[in-house]
Amino acid sequence: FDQSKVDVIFVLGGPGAGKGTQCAKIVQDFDFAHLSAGDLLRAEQAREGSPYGELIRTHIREGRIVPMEVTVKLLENAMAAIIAENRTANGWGDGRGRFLVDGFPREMDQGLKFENEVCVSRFVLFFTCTEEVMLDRLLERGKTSGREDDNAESIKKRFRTYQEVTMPVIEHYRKQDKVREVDATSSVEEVHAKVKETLEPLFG
Ligand code: UP5
Ligand code: MG
Repeated sequence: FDQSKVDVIFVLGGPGAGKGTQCAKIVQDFDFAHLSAGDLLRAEQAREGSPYGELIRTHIREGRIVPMEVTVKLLENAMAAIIAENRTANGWGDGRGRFLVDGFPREMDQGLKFENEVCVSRFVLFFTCTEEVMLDRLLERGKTSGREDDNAESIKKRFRTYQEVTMPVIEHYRKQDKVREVDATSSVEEVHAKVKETLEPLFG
């Protein structure tokens, strides 16, 4: 990718913090494409003939991080496809693209690989939320989501992976002064208003 033409924002926060919900709202206000690493992995898992189906399924159920080669490749392919199709409202052409990369990087090596091989991120949009609130949200969603990791046992494992493996990523970017933090405990609309304040000066 031509780094001068591509903007990437990493969107992080615990399981159920509301990353996907907020990204869906951001793309309504700003010229971004939303790529969820988790959604890309689930789509790959469901794809007939995928060599990674079983690997992805077990990792997700156990709340473990899928080997980064798989995820980085899926993200890279999705970005390339969007740039090639030039399918956003404002008509990016000539290799331009703006991406919210949601739920990634979840471990330091993933982030380093992505930034070395694909694109450096502008900053990290970081949603904070208590485990108590996130647990409630995920159990509620689990009643209808069909997600194999929306059950109490998997959620516990996801929380542990988040604390042990993903928080160090946040700390890494914090040291570089690249973390924009938003409290995500309040209502969807309230959180969105705060996100807008953060993004408006840069991308409005
Ligand atoms: N909700 C959202 N915001 C709310 C609010 N403000 N008030 C009240 N309710 C709110 O929201 C979760 C639920 O809460 C929804 O029902 C929503 O309506 C409600 P959502 O927006 O989906 O939260 P999000 O943070 O996106 O939660 P998600 O479950 O997607 O987070 P995870 O980070 O756990 O899931 P992800 O899909 O990113 O990853 C799943 C797994 O994939 C990982 O555990 C891992 O095994 C694997 N993975 C990798 O291996 N590598 C990667 O790079 C990425 C994922
Ligand atoms: Mg999500």
